[in-house]
This record gives sequence, C-alpha cells and structure tokens, in this order.
Amino acid sequence: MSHEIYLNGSFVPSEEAKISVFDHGLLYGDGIFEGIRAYNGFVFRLHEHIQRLIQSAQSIALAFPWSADDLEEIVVQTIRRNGLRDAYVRLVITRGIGDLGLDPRNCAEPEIFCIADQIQLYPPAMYENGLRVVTTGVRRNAADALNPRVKSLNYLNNILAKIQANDAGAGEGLMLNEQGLVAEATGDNLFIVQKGRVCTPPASMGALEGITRNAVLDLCRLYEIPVAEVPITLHEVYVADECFLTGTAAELIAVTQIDGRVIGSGKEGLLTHRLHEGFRQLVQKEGRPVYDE
Ligand code: PXG
Repeated sequence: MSHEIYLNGSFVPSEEAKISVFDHGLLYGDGIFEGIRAYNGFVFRLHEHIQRLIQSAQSIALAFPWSADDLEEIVVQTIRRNGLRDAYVRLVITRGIGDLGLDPRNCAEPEIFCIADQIQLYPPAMYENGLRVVTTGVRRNAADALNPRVKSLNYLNNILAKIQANDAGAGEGLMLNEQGLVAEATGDNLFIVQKGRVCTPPASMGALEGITRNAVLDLCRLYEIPVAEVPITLHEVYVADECFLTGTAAELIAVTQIDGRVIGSGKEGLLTHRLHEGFRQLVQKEGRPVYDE
C-alpha cells in the first residue's frame, strides 16, 4: 500500500520519498526519532513525544527550525493525509546531507520526514500467555558514551541484543547497564511487581523515559498502587510476582519466562492485566484530535 510521506515540507507518495546517500542519518546514524501512536483519531501524548524529541535534539546539538507546534502539526497532518484513525507514526529528523566526513558542520540543514502506517497488533494470545525473554550480553549504552535518554538513530547495540534474543528463540531480550543492573528490553521498558508494589528502573539506570512507562506510572498513582523507580537486579526480576514490558507498539505485555525461570503463574499477572485495561481506557479518552469530529 502506498503512503503519503511528509518529507521536508511536502507530502510525497512512498515510492518517491527518497533520502540522499549523503544524509548523515544514514552515513552515521546522526539523527533522532519518535515512534508515536494514534488511537481512534486521537494522538496519544503527542506533546510528550515532541518534548522528548526536542530534548534528544538539544542533547546531540542538532538545531532545527521547527517549533514544537510545527512538529505536532506535521504528525497530525500525516495521519490525516493517510486517512488513518489507528496509526503508528515515525517522525525522524537527521543532521541532513553532508559529505563523507563525519563533521556535522558540513551538513547544510536537517532533514525531516514523517510516516504514518497502520498498526500491526500483536495476537491476543501473546498478551495472555506472555513473552519468553532472555538476558542478552549486550550492554545498554553507557550514559557517558551515548546517553540512553537520547532517542537517536543509533540502535545498533539494541539490534545486536535483539539478534541474541532471536537466536535464543525468545520474544524479547533484556539489556543490562554497565553495572549489571537491569536497564530495559531492546525497544521496551521493564516493570516488575513485588508484593503488590510496581517497580521500574530509573532513567539513570539506562532506561529510556518511555511515554508508555510514564503513563503506567500515572495509572499506578491514580489507582493508589504503590510504585517505585528503583535499581533492579536480575535476581529481583527472577523472583518477581509479575513482570511486564511497556512500549508504544506493544502497550503492556506480560513477561512469563526469563532465562528459563517461570515468572509468577506463568500467565499474565493480575496487576499487569489491570494496568493494561487502564491503559486501554486511557488511550481512548486522552489525546490530540486528528479530525474535526
Ligand atoms: N526503550 C527503548 C530503547 C525504546 O526504543 C521504549 C523503551 C519504549 O518507549 P515508549 O515511549 O514507546 O513507551 C522504546 C521505544 C520497535 C521499536 O520496532 C520500538 C521503539 C523504538 C523503535 C522501534 O519495536 N520503542
């Protein structure tokens, strides 16, 4: 199916949406992105996604001319242009076209594109039965190398971790930080439930500050479920009552086996289920409208 892609100020059919081989996003992974979701014609936490994108840009000294309002409008327009109500959106900004040296001063101006696609939902059985996960040997980026809070186009170590998980026949791979503490999965944040308390590693432990993660923290506070952002060891994950991952694509998905250990009942846990139900309600009533209803 052809899409209408937003590319540097205009909409073009996907076959014509081309980026130069001299773009530093491609040559060096020099750029940033967001993965955003729309539910029933409403973009979930668009403002938060754009703020995270702006912070990623600021962190890698990537200056661009678009305001937060411009960026929000680009996302909304792209969804509308493709006639979608439920959508997965990818907004990408690169350092732009340069030469074969890595010096970003040779890039004339940043490039921007936005893709809105239909969302591929995971089968319901995957949510009921949960994922089998393995710990990978690939460490999450160290904060003094490339801060993991930057959602950059450099996902190579996450991809290497995903390859290890695939090789092990697992649904996802866990990544530890340089201290051996649990950071997150390759494209999702991690939560555990310990005696009724919901815990997730703080961003300082190598976790991206996920939009879904923040929504789950909000839901816990709303439901008065005890919640904490604390360092988590693998031992604590192995002995947790429940474990789940959060991300824009997966929403909340139970983890029922880690490195051969069955977690809790071996099925989606009660709190995981309750929080996922709460999340599904939240996305239906919050969000920036795409269409004038
Ligand atoms: N950690 C990392 C490293 C991520 O890339 C998340 C956590 C979850 O954050 P949100 O804001 O989505 O709740 C992400 C984002 C994929 C894919 O294809 C997933 C992400 C990014 C790029 C690709 O699964 N997830």
